Amino acid sequence: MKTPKYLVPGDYMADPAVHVFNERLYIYPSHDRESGIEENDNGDHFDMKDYHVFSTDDIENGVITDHGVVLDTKDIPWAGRQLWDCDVAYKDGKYYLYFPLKDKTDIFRIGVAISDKPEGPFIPLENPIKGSYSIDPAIFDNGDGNYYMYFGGLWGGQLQRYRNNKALESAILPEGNDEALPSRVVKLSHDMLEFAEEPKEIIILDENGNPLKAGDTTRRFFEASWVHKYNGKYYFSYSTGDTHLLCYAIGDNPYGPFTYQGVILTPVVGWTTHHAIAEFKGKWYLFHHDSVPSGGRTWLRSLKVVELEYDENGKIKTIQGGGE
Ligand code: FUB
Repeated sequence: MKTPKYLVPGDYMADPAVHVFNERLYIYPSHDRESGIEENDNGDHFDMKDYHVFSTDDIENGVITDHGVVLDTKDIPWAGRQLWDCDVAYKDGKYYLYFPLKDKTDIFRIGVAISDKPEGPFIPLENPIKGSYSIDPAIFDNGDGNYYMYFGGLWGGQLQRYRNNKALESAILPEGNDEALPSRVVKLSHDMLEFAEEPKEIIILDENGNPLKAGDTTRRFFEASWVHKYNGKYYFSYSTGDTHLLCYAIGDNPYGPFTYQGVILTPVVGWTTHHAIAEFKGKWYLFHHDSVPSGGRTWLRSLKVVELEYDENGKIKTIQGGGE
């Protein structure tokens, strides 16, 4: 599949997380909707209320099953507003859906919902994960019994309100030569319901081994963490937010540090860019979104897939997003 394909033409879906369970490919997107809320830097216009799950055993032809609504804010006891990017992990016969949602005080927390099936429906727990904050949880199964959650997002994602996992009195957004605000990683507890440790910072190094600076806006982390493994290396990929790139960095273990490598996807139509990378039936794919079908409305995004290729050194070949 060399040309990108839209996967759900009849609805607006964004922020895909993708996994292969039982030899079938499952997609867990955000479900965009027209809420009428004016666009702002806080992301209030991304006012999503539920999730659908999609699955396929024929991604090449884009044959997709919609499993319907699998979780709704009305069923989440601690819900305030804005159900953003989620992810799902499998362990010991259960599927765990991790989701960011503002609580009743308008603070993003990360919640868990459980199902016996990859396609849900998912039953949410009474409270969010203790010590959780910010957005965009992505779960990496290290294959050794350990599961890691990567999370965080700037601006509307509220990451600038925290340092050392504690809330600040007021937000501080680093600038210029300050070190960039990093994504976080945390090992999950054996029962998958809690953090097993304090979240740690993901450091992205430049070609000289120095942490990326806040002013390096075309390379520094903004949101949309994702981790996959290729040829024994850990690939940490993310969005640069206000410069609209999907980039990646490579490390030797789930905690990093990771060294910056390059751009996976150039800007798409629409402000946000967000993705997942997965291998299925011997090919690698980039799942992402853009706002072409909605005529550029940034809060109404559509799911896309395109094949992702590596060169002989394991470098990802840059894909054109079409939004420049
Ligand atoms: O969908 C809402 C937010 O937009 C996501 O959490 C971000 O990653 C961006 O795609």
